[in-house]
Amino acid sequence: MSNNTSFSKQPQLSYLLNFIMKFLSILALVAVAKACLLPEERDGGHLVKRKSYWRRQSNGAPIGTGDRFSGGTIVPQGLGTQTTSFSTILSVAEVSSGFEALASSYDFPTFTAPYTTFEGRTIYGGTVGGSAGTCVNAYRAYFNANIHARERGSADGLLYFISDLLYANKNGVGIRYGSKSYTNAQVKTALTVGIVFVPMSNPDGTNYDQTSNSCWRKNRNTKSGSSGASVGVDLNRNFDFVWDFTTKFASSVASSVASTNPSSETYHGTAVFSEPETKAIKWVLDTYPMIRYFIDLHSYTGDVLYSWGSDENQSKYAYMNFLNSTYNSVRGILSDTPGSGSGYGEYSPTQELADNKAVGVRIGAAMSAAAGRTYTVTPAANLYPTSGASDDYSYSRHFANTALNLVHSYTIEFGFGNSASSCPFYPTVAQYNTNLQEIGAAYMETLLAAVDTGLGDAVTC
Ligand SMILES: *[C@@H]1O[C@H](CO)[C@@H](O)[C@H](O)[C@H]1NC(C)=O
Ligand SMILES: CC(=O)N[C@H]1CO[C@H](CO)[C@@H](O)[C@@H]1O
Ligand SMILES: [Zn+2]
Repeated sequence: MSNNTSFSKQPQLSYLLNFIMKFLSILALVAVAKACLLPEERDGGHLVKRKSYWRRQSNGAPIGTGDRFSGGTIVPQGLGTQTTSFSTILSVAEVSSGFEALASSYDFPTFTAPYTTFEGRTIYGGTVGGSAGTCVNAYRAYFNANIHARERGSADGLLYFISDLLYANKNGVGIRYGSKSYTNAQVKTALTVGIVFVPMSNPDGTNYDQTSNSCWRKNRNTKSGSSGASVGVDLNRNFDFVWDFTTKFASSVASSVASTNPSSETYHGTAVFSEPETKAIKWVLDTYPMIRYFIDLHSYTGDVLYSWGSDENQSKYAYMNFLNSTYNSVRGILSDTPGSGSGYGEYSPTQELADNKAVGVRIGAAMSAAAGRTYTVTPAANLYPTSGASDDYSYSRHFANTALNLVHSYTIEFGFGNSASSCPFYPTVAQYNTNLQEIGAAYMETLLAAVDTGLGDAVTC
């Protein structure tokens, strides 16, 4: 401390004021940090390391200003087919512009979901690969990104992967993500799978997050609350899978499964599929009824999660499942033993569960190999139970309605967080580039695994 005159004149008062100021600023910053790091944050994963900060932290890699794709005329190219690295994150407008450039350059079919977001944006996507063209009755893999606004690099990872895949195919080259390389023959094999992709599934929330640096997770619907944290619904708690958690889960776990409080980060909305963004994802699943793989791309914690997220798995008792209300009072308790006393586990047939896991293990291995950071592959419930999530919903569809197709579903939590930022979901420039490589490897491996399970050229039209 400097030895100034006021200090020497009034040592005690100055010291006290200084102490009070410091104490208040710590309180304020701890509050900011807490808003980002929820105890109930599944994406925060293995319970995110809680940290408080003594001073304002950086917001990580900056968001792009302007439009690097120049109104849909400059075609994006990912890290997998060039040696450069990126210094800024794609803005919501750039994701859209890059998508348009890709679609017009490679001439693939695009769609817009028939719902408009609260702020009037659309949710768009495209189909590439396979030989079915626009025929909907062909097996496909569905990649969805950026459902959580603050998970920066999610839309980018998907858009740049599709860019690499199409560039490598057209130019007869392979793809390289860090230490993970794929030949041009593998690129062509991967493209025998029909791919449906939606890079920006929460455009309102993402735009808000990018312009406010507020570590925003939800969408921007003001129906249940119009200011501060009360705005918005957690889209990944709004799907039709044991959504009504106050009824469907044990009371001891209900408060961590989702929330009925609009100010919560995990507020599940006023009804199942109350939000245009979740309606749009359901619409994609309905429109392409042969989707066999679904990946929702989140950050962070270095995990590849497979179903279920509602409770631990079991394959012995088919009647012990999310549709059976007998188990409402015990669902979500992970420490019990299914079949013993009131113990409950979520049912998957043995082979399906093994298949869910096997592809997850392949994805995790590819991500780990890309940059040498170890990804954990585990059932989603092992983090803690959840309700209304996109992965469980997609996988549950064929149980709820046996006329629907089996969808193997995954939540990928890319990256390991930025501990130097007030919002750990904001990667540094270096982390952003490493994350993009791991994401690319994850998608590439999913497609190759899909071919190995019989999806390549599986056209029934
Ligand atoms: C629900 O579980 C109970 C208790 O095990 C069982 O008796 C019942 O048959 C199940 N209901 C259905 C519809 O499977
Ligand atoms: C394939 C799979 O995830 N199996 C798991 C089912 O649940 C038991 C009990 O938690 C685990 O031991 C298995 O690994
Ligand atoms: Zn998330």
